[in-house]
Amino acid sequence: RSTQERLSGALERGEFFIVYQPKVDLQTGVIRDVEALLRWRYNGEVIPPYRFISLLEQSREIIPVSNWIATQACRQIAEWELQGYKVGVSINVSAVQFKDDEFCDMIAAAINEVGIDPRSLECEITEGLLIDNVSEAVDKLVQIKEMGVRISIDDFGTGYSSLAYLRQFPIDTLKIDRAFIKDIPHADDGTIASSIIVLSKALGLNVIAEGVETDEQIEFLKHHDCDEYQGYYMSPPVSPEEISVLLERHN
Ligand code: G
Ligand code: G
Ligand code: NA
Repeated sequence: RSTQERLSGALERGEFFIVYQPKVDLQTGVIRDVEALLRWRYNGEVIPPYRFISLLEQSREIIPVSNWIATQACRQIAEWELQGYKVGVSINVSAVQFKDDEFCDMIAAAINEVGIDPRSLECEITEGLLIDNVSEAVDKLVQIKEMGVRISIDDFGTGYSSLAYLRQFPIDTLKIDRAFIKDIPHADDGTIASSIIVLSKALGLNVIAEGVETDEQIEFLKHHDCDEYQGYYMSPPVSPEEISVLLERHN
């Protein structure tokens, strides 16, 4: 059977689960937020998202799956709060989900059903999503933002968003793509990362570096006044229980 066929009904069968990757404050070392990342357990094997997200988008099954992820993320926020940890959770928003008419209502429903502080939830949007239909994207992001939900631009620097667009969207955070972090402190890559940090500061935005693995990268980012980092240096994406252990250690 094809992957598409095996994927059909995976949500109902409970084959999806979510792992979380910490985002760390570079000055204090505190874990403030985590990113929710989807996994599919099939036949005892864990299948990474690049092998099935686009299939879920093609079948539009990404919509119920994303609704489930949003609700799970809100429940996890509430669970960590019960354990005494205040931590924000970001979810990745796919193009199909973002363009759906119900997008804003579904985010509101997840927040209200669980009863969390909306500021604990963040939507990660890619640049491509924004330039497709600018006025529609502005409308939706303004709605999301008015609820109190935070908004970040994922993989920043790899898309083609003009800098002028950035000011039109109610964005909180830029996430510097791993491609601009991986060769620090060699090559010119540090120049792009530090430029994005300067740009973020000038626009009054938070800035976070993705894919941070080494001491040199940490030093570089601290020196250039980056706000947060995410990457294997702290932890790969892990279970909620493992996040609780990390929160205890880094709070
Ligand atoms: O850590 P990882 O292999 O999980 O993530 C790879 C990519 O898969 C991420 O950059 C992200 O774009 C995508 N991805 C992971 N989880 C989700 C999800 O819940 N929804 C969407 N739309 N994409 C996701
Ligand atoms: O683009 P997005 O942030 O949604 O995707 C996260 C992806 O990057 C996941 O596939 C995750 O496993 C991977 N990732 C996260 N941290 C690191 C890291 O420090 N190094 C590398 N090589 N990959 C990472
Ligand atoms: Na992301």
